[in-house]
Amino acid sequence: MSRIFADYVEKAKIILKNNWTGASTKPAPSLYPHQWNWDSGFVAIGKSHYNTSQAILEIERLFEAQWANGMLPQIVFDPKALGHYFPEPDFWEMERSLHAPVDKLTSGITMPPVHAIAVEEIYQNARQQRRILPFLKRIYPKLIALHSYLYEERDPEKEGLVYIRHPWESGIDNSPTWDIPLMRIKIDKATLPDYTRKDLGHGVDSSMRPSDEDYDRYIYLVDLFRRCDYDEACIRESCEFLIQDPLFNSILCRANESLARIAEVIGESPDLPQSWSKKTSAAIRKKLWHGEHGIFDACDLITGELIEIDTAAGFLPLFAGAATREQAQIIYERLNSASFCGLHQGNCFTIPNYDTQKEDFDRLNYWRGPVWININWMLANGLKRYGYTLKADSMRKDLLQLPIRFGFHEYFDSFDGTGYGSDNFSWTAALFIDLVEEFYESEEPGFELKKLAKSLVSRGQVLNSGQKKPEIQPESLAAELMKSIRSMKDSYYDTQRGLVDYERLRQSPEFQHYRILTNGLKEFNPSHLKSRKEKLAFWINLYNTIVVDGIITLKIKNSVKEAPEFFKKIKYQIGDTLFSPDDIEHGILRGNVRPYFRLIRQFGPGDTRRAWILKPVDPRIHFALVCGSRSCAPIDYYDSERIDLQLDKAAKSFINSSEVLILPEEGKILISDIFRWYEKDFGGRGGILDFIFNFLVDDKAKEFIRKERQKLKIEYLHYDWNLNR
Ligand code: 2M8
Repeated sequence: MSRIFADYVEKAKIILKNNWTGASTKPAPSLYPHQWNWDSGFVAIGKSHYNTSQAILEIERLFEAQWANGMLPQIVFDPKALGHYFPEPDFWEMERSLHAPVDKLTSGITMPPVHAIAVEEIYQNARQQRRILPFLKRIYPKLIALHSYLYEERDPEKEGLVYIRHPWESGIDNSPTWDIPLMRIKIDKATLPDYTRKDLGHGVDSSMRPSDEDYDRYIYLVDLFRRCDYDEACIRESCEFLIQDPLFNSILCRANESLARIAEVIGESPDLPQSWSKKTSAAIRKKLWHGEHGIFDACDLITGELIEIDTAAGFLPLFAGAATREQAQIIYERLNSASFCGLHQGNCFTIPNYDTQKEDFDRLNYWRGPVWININWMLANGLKRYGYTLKADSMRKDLLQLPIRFGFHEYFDSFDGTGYGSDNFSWTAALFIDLVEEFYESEEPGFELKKLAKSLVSRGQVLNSGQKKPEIQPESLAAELMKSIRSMKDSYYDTQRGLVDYERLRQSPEFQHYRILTNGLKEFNPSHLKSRKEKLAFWINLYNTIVVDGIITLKIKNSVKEAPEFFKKIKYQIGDTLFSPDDIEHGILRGNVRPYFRLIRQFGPGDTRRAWILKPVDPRIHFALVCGSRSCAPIDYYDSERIDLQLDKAAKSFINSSEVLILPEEGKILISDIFRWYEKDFGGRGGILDFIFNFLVDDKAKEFIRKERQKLKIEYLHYDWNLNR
């Protein structure tokens, strides 16, 4: 793990340690003094990286309170902490239920079933996976019982969609989606049991919490459940709040995938969870899709209609892989708009829980506007699943910077980042740890693959050594090559998502044609390139495509690191000389400087390639040269006519991504290693700061750099070499 985040990770661990009660973790020091259902799932995910046994205990303690019918309660009360929360066991009266455990104190509702996902993470992140198997075997039947309960008791029509029967079951308690169904419930104060809220105070402003009208209805529903003795059929008949929620169902669907994989690990059949997953995923995309709004909405089972209120919950089917590609694209447009804080918008943190353009959007109020770390953690994973890596990365940037800058709060202001709700919040701390781990996770290529790649490139490999020549004049070659790169880009590069479809490209006629054209480079003379813009576009495009060509030719799976000295060893012959990506970058585009880590200049004295050196250096090239890794530029085609604008765009993208974290409260900025390696190209420290300043979109961040430029500390973020597949 990077040293850079080490102090913050330490802070996060201390929060989790202080909230640890001896066998489980409370969500927050005073506001939530017991064990909460999905909070424990998120906590276990964070702890899986450094304390496997506590992560296991967290989950096992929760499941010890599982009801006999499989329901996993929303709260497991700590007998020693009673008296500070409402409602507690004296109000829930769970002893009325035939299913409630006799030796545990619980509430009588459930929450989104994230637990199989957490269990899979515990297994994946364990140093000795073999030692986790007994836990997997113990917990598996309990997870199956939980999911079976949901499908048996909460899906009466066997649609594959389960309903929630209380807003607290959704985890997003006072989401605007619940307003209509909740307010439909007419409250008769005379028959509503007496109660006193205990959630106000604890240093939290009451305007940020659910209203009294909401609470009346929460309590009315609890009273109804206990009057039914927690019998599901009775509740179903009398409850006016029965809702198929996209968030709950997406989590269930995603958890089924984990459950199926856990089954395989312990030698059980994955058929049941797989069939659940398939059914729920199909039902989500059919029944919960609101075509006109371009988002998934909850379905109110009392009216049979979709509730036309769009919140971040409507994006969660991405997490489950339940949306079709077309739906995902439509959702993406919505998610990435001003409504939910678009990419590089600059004045907001992505993504708020509710549409910022709606009149009732409330930036301070709980689930009616602020940014929540758990929802965004799931959404960033969902976006990555569909390949929207740029957006996923910008979310990760916010998920990392919000706790660092504003504290490990329960939720955050989507515009200025202020932390609200309880401080020292467990899932914020836990998921922060997971995000930092993910940020630096590097895939070690397999031994065999390494050996193969090494033998291929040990002497350098000329990629354009084929005999078949293109039937064109050498002076038209540059234009033809650029045309060919452009056609590959149109069909196989996803510039919005910054990805290349290497498998399809490898077999495509466009790639075969490109390879033939590269053979013609042997007769090409770069003096055919006239203007600076033409030269810049030619060399950048050639650099980017030799990298793609190299990845395809060397059959690279995960990272260019699989082929030692990749950027030095793959080459194109141009005229009589050879050019590697390093030659193009350090020799031509960087004005023949000494590359970082090397003692001599790229082209020595007398090297004929010196004739093509481009000066002065344009530092924006560093955001246009694609190196097949996450931290590098998203791949694009550069056009000599528009190259200035395109280079600006590339630089802007990078400067506003997670590669540049501005932390005014800490008096420092964390920036990509690229700036350290190429400091000279930017004109030293001052030049780097000017460059960042010019491309930043966030006014407050700019102001910080302007004011503090002498004093601010610069730290460098590690580079990620994983492939932009
Ligand atoms: C909040 O909900 C509880 C009731 O469950 C409350 O407001 O008293 C929600 O944010 C929920 O998602 C969370 O699990 C719980 C504890 O963090 O607090």
